[in-house]
Amino acid sequence: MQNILKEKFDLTADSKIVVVGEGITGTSVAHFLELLALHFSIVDSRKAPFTSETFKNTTHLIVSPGVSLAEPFIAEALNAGSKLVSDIDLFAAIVNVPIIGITGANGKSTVTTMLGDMAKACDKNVGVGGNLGKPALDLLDPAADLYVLELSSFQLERSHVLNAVAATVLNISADHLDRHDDLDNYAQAKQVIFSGNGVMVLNADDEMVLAMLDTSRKTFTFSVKQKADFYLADNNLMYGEEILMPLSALPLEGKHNVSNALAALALGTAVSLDIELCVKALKNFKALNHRMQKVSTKNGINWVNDSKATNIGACIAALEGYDEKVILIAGGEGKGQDMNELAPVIQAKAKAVILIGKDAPQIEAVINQLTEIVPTYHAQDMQEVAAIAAHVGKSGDTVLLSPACASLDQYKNYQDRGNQFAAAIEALPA
Ligand code: UMA
Ligand code: ADP
Repeated sequence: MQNILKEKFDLTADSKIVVVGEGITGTSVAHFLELLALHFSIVDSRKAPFTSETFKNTTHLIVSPGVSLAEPFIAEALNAGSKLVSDIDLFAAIVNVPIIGITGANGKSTVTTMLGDMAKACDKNVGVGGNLGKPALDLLDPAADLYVLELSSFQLERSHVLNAVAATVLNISADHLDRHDDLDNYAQAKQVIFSGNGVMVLNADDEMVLAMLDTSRKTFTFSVKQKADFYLADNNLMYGEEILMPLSALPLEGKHNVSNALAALALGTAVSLDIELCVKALKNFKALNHRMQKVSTKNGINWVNDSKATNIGACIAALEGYDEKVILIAGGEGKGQDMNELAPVIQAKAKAVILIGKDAPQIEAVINQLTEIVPTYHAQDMQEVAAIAAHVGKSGDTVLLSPACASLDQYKNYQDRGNQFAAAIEALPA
């Protein structure tokens, strides 16, 4: 293993390695380096602010995804010639069973989990993780047959090799533009997932994804709008001319989840999983928490928790999935997104909007420009959200928490936001 690391990254016992960030990624890297008896230090700017001394004479930097590469002391060290290596690079370099890589603005966790379920249904010993939760290096298992990795744009922007046997970019829409300069830069970061010669799985409904097509490579396309390798037609999920399953057998809400299911089937096929067993796994799939999750029917209202909708694309997908107008709860940390993109779907699908969090005024400004009035309300916390929604909503209405924003201005994370929403509904008087 030492030889591989020397050859690929020039990592040796003489290297001066600095691991940046003492979260779960940094800790997984530290364990890995310890195991190989490589020398390193681990630094965390929240414990001790970086100084010019922190990265002096550093040969290799392993920077956690939550830490920006534009952070001045890090940028300086990289400019001075320190090599950037990621936990994903290390993982990919030493693993010799197939890796499947999944990225995209939305749907990563769902597709990663679907594929993990499919592989298990096919009796594979599969490691499932990455951005989903368990850092890649913590998944390492000599008995593994296959790894399925969810990869964020942050993980990809600092990685060089993946050599996945199959990989997908599910979709591209604005997210994390506070860290990536613009959409092209964000798309470029995601494209690293296709490094190597593996099968490319591409969303034929997304122009920016389709532009990544490399005609010299084996490719599967998927679409919910047109014929593709994997597609939706006459309410059936199809592979070529073959009906794989009826749409009604997919236990998930929303067209975007059909797209996710087709992507997972394409990836499974790309690594030769038994397609019938994959279909069976899909039929048994349980929606992940905080993603279009039905939480209650209190007072005759259909309360839906889509707290994981931390960007505009997810919120649009959620609203478009409804035939009728819903009461939307939106707002939080807007991360530099252009809220104007919400205008058409709010006009078409929201009967009222309850605004929360730091960037509520940005969303309100967009709603105030609409030609037909959509009433807005402001709430300080989820108790107030639930009280307003219960007051505005009538029996049969849907109240949807799909904030289009990150949660960190008010909550620990999106799970905390979703849990507080559910608790506030529970506490409402019947
Ligand atoms: N830190 C600094 N300086 C900074 C910022 C952070 O020193 O400027 C330190 C913090 O004090 C903390 C550590 O860095 O000790 C945290 O590192 P991290 O933010 O990279 O988080 P990890 O615990 O390593 O978790 C990361 C991913 N986090 C982020 O990308 C922000 C997790 O994704 C991922 O599950 C985990 O690696 C395993 O791969 C979370 C996430 O929010 C779920 N991802 C974003 C998303 O899904 O939208 C991209
Ligand atoms: P990610 O891991 O990329 O954040 P998730 O599967 O956790 O993706 O879903 C995140 C949010 O995006 C949820 O609100 C979910 O309803 C929505 N979503 C899931 N798949 C898609 C998709 N293909 N297109 C748009 N939105 C989606």
